[in-house]
Amino acid sequence: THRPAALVSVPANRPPAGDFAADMLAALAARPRCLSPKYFYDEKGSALFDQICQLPEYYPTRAELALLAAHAAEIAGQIGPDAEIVEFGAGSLRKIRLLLDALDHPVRYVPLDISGAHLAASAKALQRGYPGLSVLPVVADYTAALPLPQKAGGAARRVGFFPGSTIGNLSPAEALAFLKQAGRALRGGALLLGVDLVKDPSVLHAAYNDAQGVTAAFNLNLLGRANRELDADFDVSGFVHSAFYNAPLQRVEMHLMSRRAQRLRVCGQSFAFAEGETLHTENSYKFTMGGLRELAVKAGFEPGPAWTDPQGQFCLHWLQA
Ligand code: AVI
Repeated sequence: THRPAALVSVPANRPPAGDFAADMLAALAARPRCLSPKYFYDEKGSALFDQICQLPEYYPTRAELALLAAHAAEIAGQIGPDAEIVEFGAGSLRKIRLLLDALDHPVRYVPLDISGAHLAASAKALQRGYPGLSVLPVVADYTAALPLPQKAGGAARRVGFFPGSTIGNLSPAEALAFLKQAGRALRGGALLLGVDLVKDPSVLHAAYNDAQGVTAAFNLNLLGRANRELDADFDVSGFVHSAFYNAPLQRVEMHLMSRRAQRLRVCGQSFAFAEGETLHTENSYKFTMGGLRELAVKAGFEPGPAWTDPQGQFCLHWLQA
């Protein structure tokens, strides 16, 4: 039966603008200065991220799409018939189509994302392509809580899909907490988790320092967003995008670095930046096969098959909940 996509807003879990203000003020007051990457994804940031995914240097999206296309039948076999699929951080919903096309009668698709307007538009477009599928978008900060509706009536099992190596944007403690929570919500089902793998640092460096400067614009948009949404007066041209691979910590770090000594105001408070001082805006952890399995076991999952490409760029893990 055709059911129109309804946008379920979960106010308690949707970070209100106030959180951005409070978190930005706290970040500016702290040393080192560090803000959650979840604030990248306003409408403009989500659109810039979609552009990043098309960049020649940003291999993870292409690598994961190729894995999904190559192994769709096998993955669909693991998922089984009449499943409900819950996607975390659903973004523009390109990857799910590869799965949906291979699945045997999926019952319902529940995409969760922090960016409400972006999610609503993507869910609507997806619904048009799959008129027989129930699509239930949920606006939520899934790092805070998982406000999942009851499993759909008639669903044989609930399978989570967390692609894009978005788990790498969480700290190790946050990633463990998220996985524990997801494991509880998916009990009896499984999680299909996509992670970026540790590799040649020059490949990682290029992926976060693209020639067209889209990643720089994505990073700097955070300051633009602060100027638009908070009472802030960042001089965006006074900061530069800085991204590098921190090998001992197995992560790419993104920072906004002050080009000069400057003062600025946010919500009536004044802050000083020294020349070269940074606001740390993102970590993107990279994983080894063994490291990810260890983390999954710690969170209560039983690792199953894993699919990776011949160059070892990216890996999809099947984790039994
Ligand atoms: C969404 N996330 C997995 C991306 C990443 O690679 O960590 C975000 C991103 N940051 C810069 N480029 C892409």
